[in-house]
Amino acid sequence: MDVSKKSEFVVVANRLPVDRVTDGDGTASWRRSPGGLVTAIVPVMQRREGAWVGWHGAPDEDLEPFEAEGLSLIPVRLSARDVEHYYEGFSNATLWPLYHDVIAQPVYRRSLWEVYERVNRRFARAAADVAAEGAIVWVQDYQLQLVPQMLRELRPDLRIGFFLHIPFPPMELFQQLPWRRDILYGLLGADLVGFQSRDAASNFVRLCRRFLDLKTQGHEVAIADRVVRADHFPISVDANELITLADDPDVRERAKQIREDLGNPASLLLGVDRLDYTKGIQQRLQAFTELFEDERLKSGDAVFVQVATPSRERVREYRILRDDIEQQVGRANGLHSELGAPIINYMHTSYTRKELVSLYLAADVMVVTPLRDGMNLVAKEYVACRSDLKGALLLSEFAGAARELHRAFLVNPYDIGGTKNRMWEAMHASPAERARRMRSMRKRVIEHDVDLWAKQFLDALEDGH
Ligand code: ADQ
Repeated sequence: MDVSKKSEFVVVANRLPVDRVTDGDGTASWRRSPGGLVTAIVPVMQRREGAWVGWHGAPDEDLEPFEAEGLSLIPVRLSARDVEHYYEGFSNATLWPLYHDVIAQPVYRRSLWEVYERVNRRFARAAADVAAEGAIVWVQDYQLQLVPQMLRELRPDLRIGFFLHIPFPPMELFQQLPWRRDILYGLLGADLVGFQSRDAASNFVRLCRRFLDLKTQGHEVAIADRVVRADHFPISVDANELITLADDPDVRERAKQIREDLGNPASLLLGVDRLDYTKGIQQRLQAFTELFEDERLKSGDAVFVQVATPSRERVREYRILRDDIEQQVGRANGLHSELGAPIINYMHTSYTRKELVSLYLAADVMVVTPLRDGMNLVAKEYVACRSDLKGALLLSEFAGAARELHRAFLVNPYDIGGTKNRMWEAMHASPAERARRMRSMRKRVIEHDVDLWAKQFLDALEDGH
């Protein structure tokens, strides 16, 4: 592959889909990174000879385009100040909390916005440079909402798609944003704006009508001489990859080993998340601990494994959350565990796919209780892996995934009492009931996998000509 060649298909995302790893003798190489976005798109990109524009993860470093994982990668430079203002600031301290129902208070600061705008322009230029005449460019997520319009100004010949991985808030919340019109115009630079849910797509159309005075009809918004389509494309997982991994004898053996290491409890409950306040980790641990307080469970009956990947550790809210969870786990274990057998095993780390699938296979109840989540891939990954039809999924009504996985044990995570009872129910459901629920959920995830998601989005983008 020639990295200086123009590409017919370009993905633009905040991060490149690889992380730099340095081995014992100091040699650096690139490895595919964890996280929702990457997990979803890399398999699709590998099948097309695409270019990926994104930040490589090290501030203040210039890097030439390079190849890794069969992709042509185009690094975008970010200074330490850009990272602080554009990424940690406007993206993760302003937009992230605002778009997730203001679970944390968003920060509105003009200096952050200015850098967000400047960095978006840099990404737009990089994409304009690498895209071939008439190429398809697919811009990803909330960090780059101005790129579609900026790119259209530079390259009107391109076909531009945008996909938002997180929720898009209703009018009453979005209205708070001092730069609400700029963001809407930014997105309208695309030919197709994709969301995880129908609600998000209609929020967007309604906002364009209300704040930009544009004419709308159904899914469509008219702007100048163009029509922009807004629609929903629920993202999914690579079900085949997960099924193959779950079938691997090593993985099965490891799953058994995990259960043994945990003392073969009657029920093993599992949570796997980025350590984020939207994920409802505290609420679920509280519900679990109360089952011990109420003496409905005793040590040996159930063990909770919570794996929390370190995330955004330089944003204040995330540091506070980490401390709070560690204190909560310490207190619960101090009160309810027996020597050598904690009721909660908390791991603040990232796992390999293989180890993750072993955990999914070991778990009797997968606990996914976000307070708000665009989709939540963990729920779908668990379902894809359980071809034995044995596990149960406890799922928040506020996860995008709940619309498709409605045969899960659904909960309102704000209702600790209700969550506790549903958790108990999931732990004690009969094998026949678990199998019925799991079979129906698996059908959905296997039929609607990540390939179909990408195909439906790209077909809609290409069809619009
Ligand atoms: P995230 O908020 O990151 O994604 P999620 O959809 O659950 O949330 O994706 C997390 C991914 O990271 C999963 O593939 C999971 O397996 C992996 N992961 C999590 N913890 C891990 C660990 N400890 N070790 C290794 N891997 C781990 C955002 C949105 C979601 C949306 C996705 C995709 O917030 O709502 O589903 O993008 O669009």
